Amino acid sequence: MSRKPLIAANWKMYKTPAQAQEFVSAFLPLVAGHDRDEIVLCPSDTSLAAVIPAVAGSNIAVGGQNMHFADEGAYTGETSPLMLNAIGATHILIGHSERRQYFNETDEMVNKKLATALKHKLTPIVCIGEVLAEREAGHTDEVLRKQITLALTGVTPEDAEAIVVAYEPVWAIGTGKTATPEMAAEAHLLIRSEIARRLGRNIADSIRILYGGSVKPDNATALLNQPEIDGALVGGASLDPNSFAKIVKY
Ligand code: G2H
Repeated sequence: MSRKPLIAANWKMYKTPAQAQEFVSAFLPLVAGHDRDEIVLCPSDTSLAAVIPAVAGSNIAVGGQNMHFADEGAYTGETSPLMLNAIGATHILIGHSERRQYFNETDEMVNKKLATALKHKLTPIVCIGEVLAEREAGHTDEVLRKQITLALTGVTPEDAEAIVVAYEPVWAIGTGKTATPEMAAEAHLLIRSEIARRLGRNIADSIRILYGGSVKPDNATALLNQPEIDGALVGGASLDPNSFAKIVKY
């Protein structure tokens, strides 16, 4: 089954609206006409309103980095799916390890956010991955199975087609360490087989599984050439238009 690759930029807490616009101006010509991959930029909430009109009419989509699972409510500091829809965002990162680690986001919250994203037709990019101690203890498979199972609880096969999963080994995030292409592919296979067990082989074969964790122009090709790896979620190397464009055009 052919899956269209997706290359997403996670800018984390970087870039003011002016810097985000500057990125888009430099980046658009570098990837004009490139339609092999779906390209998504995930700026901080304060830059969404600058980036969305700046990419209008191009081959680039825009997503949020986090949202609440409620449609609206008294949740100071949060962003709702309705707000993302209204502004023209089409994708949403869910359960990034930094959200799990620093903001106590649990598998249950990830599951609720996923259901909310699907309800509001936002393409969810659900992040899972093991920490170093889990890998060293030989618990990677168990951790990934548990995270994907809890994330997908209650999701129907019909809804699941829209889901994108990002495998991000936490020990490789922003550290310069990358999983080898073989290690990443092995984890992707395991995640896909768990999805197949829950939702059926056809759905599992249609869901894109991205790799994230220190993806750079010089390692992107080896990672993305693995048949199990359907794209990348890129942090640090997505902040520079030239380096992100090189990854898009691996
Ligand atoms: C992992 C990744 C993007 P980086 O967090 O989600 O960041 O490429 O900097 O490791």
